[in-house]
Amino acid sequence: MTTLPLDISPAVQSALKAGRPVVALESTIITHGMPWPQNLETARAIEATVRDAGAEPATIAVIDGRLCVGLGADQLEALAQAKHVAKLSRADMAVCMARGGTGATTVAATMIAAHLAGIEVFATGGIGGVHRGADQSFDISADLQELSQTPVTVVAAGAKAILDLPKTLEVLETLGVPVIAYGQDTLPAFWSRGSTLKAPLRADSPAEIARAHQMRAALGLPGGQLIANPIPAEAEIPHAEIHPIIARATQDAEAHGITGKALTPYLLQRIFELTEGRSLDANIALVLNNALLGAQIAQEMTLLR
Ligand code: PSU
Ligand code: MN
Repeated sequence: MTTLPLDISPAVQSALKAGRPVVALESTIITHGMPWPQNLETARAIEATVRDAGAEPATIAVIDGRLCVGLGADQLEALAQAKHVAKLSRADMAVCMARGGTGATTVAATMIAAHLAGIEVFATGGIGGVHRGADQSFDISADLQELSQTPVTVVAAGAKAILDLPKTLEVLETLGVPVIAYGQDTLPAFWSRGSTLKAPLRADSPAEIARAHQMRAALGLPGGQLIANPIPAEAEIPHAEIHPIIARATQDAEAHGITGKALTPYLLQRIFELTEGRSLDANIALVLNNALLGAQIAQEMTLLR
């Protein structure tokens, strides 16, 4: 029997042991979601935000075949500068680890690792979903399935507007995943606070979200919750402004034949270029905002135990 090469950092281990709040963080956002050096600055700022809110950050990645939960400063820096790092989801995590490889974890892979380590809350920017044109391409992120089977509450800024949001909501409903908008009735759309879609559920406090997470477990239901936290007002790019840019980026992806795993990183980079960096500023602001809410939810979870 293979034993799992799982390295939980001393800081994360002691927080878990003491029952203090811990927030999981993904690494694909560092390697594939943001350019250097903002990726490293943001990764550090996210960790600092979680710490300032009284919780322990646990950034997750596969390094030299080991599943690392809580990265050291040097590991974080190496990952942020590394080129050609694998983007790992449920399907490819084990193969990468068995080969002794290094890879960044997506939302799906980070949820798996967080659950193995005993972490119930995970904060990130955006999840994967149903891509536009999925009726032809069948491109539906494994993040959605993961939310239906792994009991981690994921805080994101709604689904990214590069996705087909109505279809993403439909799939999540089919899979039995609660999609909970934080503090508003409409579904936030990543760079924009609102959208034309009503969110299926709404919560107005971290305590409410923590109680719902525990109630799911009490019901014996597998899977987690998706918390859709609107981007801070001062950082948002209004829908009318970002919409044509997304359309243009999507066309460019098609014209260049970009599909599969490469699609999300391509679109993010193209939107970054077309907005002259504004999309990145917004992305950073919303991730930090999610890290704060994640820490607050993790705090409430510890009070319920
Ligand atoms: N959204 C972002 N930045 C990201 C991602 C999503 O704004 O970096 C990453 C996350 O790791 C997410 C992944 O899990 O993209 C989804 O990729 P795919 O669509 O290939 O499943
Ligand atoms: Mn995909």
